Amino acid sequence: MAAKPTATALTEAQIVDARIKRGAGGETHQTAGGEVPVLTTQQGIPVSDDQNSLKLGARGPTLLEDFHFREKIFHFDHERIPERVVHARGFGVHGFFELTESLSDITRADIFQRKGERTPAFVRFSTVAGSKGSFDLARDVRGFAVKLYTKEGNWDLVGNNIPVFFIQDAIKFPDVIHSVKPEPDRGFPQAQSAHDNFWDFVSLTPESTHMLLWVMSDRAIPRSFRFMEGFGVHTFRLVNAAGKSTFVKFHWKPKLGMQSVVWNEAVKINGADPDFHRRDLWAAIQSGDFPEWELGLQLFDEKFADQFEFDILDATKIIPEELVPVHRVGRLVLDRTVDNFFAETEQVAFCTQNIVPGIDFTNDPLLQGRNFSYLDTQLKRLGGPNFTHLPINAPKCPFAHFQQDGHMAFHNPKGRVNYEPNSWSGAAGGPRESPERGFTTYPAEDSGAKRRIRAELFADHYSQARQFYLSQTAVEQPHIKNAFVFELSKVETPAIRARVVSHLLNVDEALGKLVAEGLGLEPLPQAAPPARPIVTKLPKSPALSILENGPNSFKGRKLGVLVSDGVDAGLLAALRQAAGAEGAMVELVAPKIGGVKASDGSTIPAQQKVNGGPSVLYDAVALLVSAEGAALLAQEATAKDFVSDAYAHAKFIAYVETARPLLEKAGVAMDSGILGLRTATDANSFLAACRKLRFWEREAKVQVV
Ligand code: HDE
Repeated sequence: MAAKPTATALTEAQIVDARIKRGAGGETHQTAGGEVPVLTTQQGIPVSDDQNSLKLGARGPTLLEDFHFREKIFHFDHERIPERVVHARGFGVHGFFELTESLSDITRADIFQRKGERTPAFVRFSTVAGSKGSFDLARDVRGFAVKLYTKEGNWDLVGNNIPVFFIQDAIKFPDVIHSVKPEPDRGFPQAQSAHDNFWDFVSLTPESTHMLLWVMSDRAIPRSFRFMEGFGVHTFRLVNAAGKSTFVKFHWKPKLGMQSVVWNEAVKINGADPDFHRRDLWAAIQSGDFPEWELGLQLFDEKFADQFEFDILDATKIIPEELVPVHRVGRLVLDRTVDNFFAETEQVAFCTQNIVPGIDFTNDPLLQGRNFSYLDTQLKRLGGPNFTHLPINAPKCPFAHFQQDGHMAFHNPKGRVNYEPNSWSGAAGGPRESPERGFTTYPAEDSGAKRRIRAELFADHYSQARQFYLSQTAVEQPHIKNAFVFELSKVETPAIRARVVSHLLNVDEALGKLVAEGLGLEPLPQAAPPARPIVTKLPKSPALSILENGPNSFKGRKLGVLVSDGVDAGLLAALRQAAGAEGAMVELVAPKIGGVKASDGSTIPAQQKVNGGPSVLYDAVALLVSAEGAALLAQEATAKDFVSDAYAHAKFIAYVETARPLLEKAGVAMDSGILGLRTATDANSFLAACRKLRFWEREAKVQVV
């Protein structure tokens, strides 16, 4: 029997409604701007003057008696809540999950029963290390936290965009996070792993090696939240109605494919637009281009777990997709931005322990620790145990319990009874447990001596790091090498640099040597003694490469068009048409934001002024400037940067003949990634070329150190 609800959440609409209705009793009055509510204090008292505090005479002291002033300042003083200790910088949006295949034979979870059914979802993407106001394109892991408001309670899948983690046991979490955060004596660097403390810790913690390979890869500098994968990381269980358990790893696969920026771009984007990722997601959703992911499951049993080379409880290991395929069972669509950033993105409280009947934990020691941490941290952040009363955190299904009171209790059930068992009959007795419907823990059998210990297979720290590296393409491997060299070049202590290289030599000798060479490190250190023999024969896993899995589409990407007065209106229209047909966005970058006078006499507005719209903000660029425009812009440093950066970042470039002087001034050496633009057919060919996203052949020519 379903328990009868004794309280329900205030809907978001009700809250918003209450906010809009502020004004004395909903009273309105006429102003120059039209009929508006009367401004009141928090107590609802109408305010006559919100410009001047109450004073004794025009030049006298402000009076303590000014309750309006005091309330306003008091409230302002208390506006901030503690930012998240990790994942402080995030961006949340609403959407839904739709099941495309019933999993009723594998799990009793209600969300996985009925094909075609939609479940409301809230997703918050984040970086890990930086504080709330840090920039979006830090080299960092991205959080991918999904709250699913199912009919049997909230299920939080609090994942990342990288399927492994730095550590194996939650007891090391404060250490790894302290090491990456600003150093305590100086308070910097912000949102960066490129400093001594981080590399000191990880080089003394060989279990980090696999994760380091991922974090030094392009996965850690995604082009957009929309173009990255998500992972549940840990092995979980799905449990069916008969009580049978199947192990599962959760994956989110982006419909638009994966894409990353290059490092030099990341550095520049952080200056040009620190909000690059959140702006991208906001703009895509606002324009109706809703990002979508498929939910994929890797399902396996005890038998597989027993014969697998690694421990399925070890969060520093993956199960290659080639070994256990990712089975797609649903889609996640993000289609609504928040109404209020604080109420939703900031106050959303994800908790790994929020699972629903039909889903269960495993003994992964990282997951076990997380199950304590997330609930605990919300108490600090949100100030009391009633954070589930906030609309963003409240279940959207009926709920009923005897937990009561505490700070800011919004849902206060009526009636006498607040305990059970009780002898009140019927509804007066309140909710009761349900052995049939309630959550039951999978009765896994565990035994052993109590010890501070790790399972033996956890000690293989290099084999999968090696597999990851060797699975990358010839373009991606140097990116990893360069990232290690960049980061370690910011490390001041030579012994730390050498210690990192001593691990890399175990991953791949060539990689270790290349990094040593890039650092000017001599002599080459000895390889670190591995705790277990390194498995050198793991097959390549193409699923680990971004470029091997390219979308071959420019859909959802952004073309930046540099224009000047005299721009060929017909050609610009053709380019817009070709981009539109591809599903791409177009922005015009011009000498003035008011726009340009086109060849046909029309004025075309611009979206960016040239010094505010560098080419790092775009996936490909086109130069549609007249001869006079090219002559003008060839003298403008930011216009030359626009072109030379697009070239250096291996972007596809389209140009009209009159733009040649600008290309020359920018030091561009022509190649087949630079395409002439004369006709509508050329515009189509250019957009077709852009499907490759980058002209990688150029990269090695422009990066020589
Ligand atoms: Fe978290 N993590 N974490 N983490 N984590 C938090 O919870 C923690 C780990 C992840 O958008 C905190 O509400 C421990 C792995 C995301 O609000 C905190 C350990 C993965 C988010 C916490 C881990 C994650 C968090 C801080 C080691 C990927 C942001 C604020 C055992 C599977 C959620 C908060 C959001 C946030 C603890 C490791 C993902 C302190 C102790 C592994 C996406 O509770």
